[in-house]
Amino acid sequence: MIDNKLTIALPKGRILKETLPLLARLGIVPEDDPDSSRKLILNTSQVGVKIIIIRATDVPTYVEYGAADVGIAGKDVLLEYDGDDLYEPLDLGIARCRLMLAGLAGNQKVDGRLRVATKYVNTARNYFAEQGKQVEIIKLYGSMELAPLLGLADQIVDLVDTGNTLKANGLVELQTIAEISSRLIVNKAAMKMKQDVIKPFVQGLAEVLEK
Ligand code: PRT
Ligand code: MG
Repeated sequence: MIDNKLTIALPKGRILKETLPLLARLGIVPEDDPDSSRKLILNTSQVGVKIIIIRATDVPTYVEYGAADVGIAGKDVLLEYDGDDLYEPLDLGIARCRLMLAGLAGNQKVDGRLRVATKYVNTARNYFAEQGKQVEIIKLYGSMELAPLLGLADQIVDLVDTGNTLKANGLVELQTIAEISSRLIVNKAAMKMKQDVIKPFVQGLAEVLEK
C-alpha cells in the first residue's frame, strides 16, 4: 500500500528527549506528552505523521519490516542488529558516547580464555575476531559493570559517557571499540515508494542539524 503518511519510530529514554526538539524544529510535535501518555502511537501536529515509542533495540526491527518508515537508533544498537536492510542517511550527533572495553584497575591475571560480559554480543564477537583473539562472551542484559567485581567476567563491553559509572565501580577504560551517536534509519522500500514524504523529511532534518 502506498500512502503519504509517515511513521517515525523513536526509542524512549535519552534519545527521545534529544530528538523531540529536532522534530519540533521541523514542525512535528506530538499531540500527547510522550513522558506522561500511555499511548504507544502518538499523532502529531502534522496530519499523517505519527510517532511510535518503543524499546531502543526494537527500532531497527520496526523499520526494516516497514512497520515504521523511519526511526532513530543509537549506533550501538545498529552495530548489534542482525539485519542489513536499512538505510542510514543521517548522523544526528545526539546521545553521544563510546562503546568501550573496560576492566578492573591494575594488572589482571587471566587464567585461560578471557571472559567478557556484555549485552553487545555480536559487536564484541566481531571486535575480538578482528584481533584474532579467542574470548568467551557472556550475555548480560544490564549492569555489566558488576560482572568483573564478582568474577563473572574479566572484562566488559559497555557504553561509556562521562566514565563516572566505571570509576564508581573500580573499572578502567581499556579500548574504544566504536564512537556512538544516534542515526536516522530509513526503510529501503519506503525510501523508493514514499520519496515524496521521506526526502523532505531527511532533507529537513539535515538542515535543522546544520543550524
Ligand atoms: O532499555 P535500555 O536500557 O536498553 O535503553 P533505554 O530505553 O534505557 O535507553 P537509554 O535512555 O538508556 O538510552 C540508550 C541509548 O542512548 C544507547 O543505545 C546509546 O545509543 C545512547 N547512550 C548515550 C547511552 C549513554 N550515552 C550512556 N551513557 N546509553 C547508555 N549509557 C549508560 C551506560 O550503559 C552506562 O551504564 O550510562 C552509563 C555510563 O554513563 P557514564 O556517564 O557514567 O559513563
Ligand atoms: Mg538504559
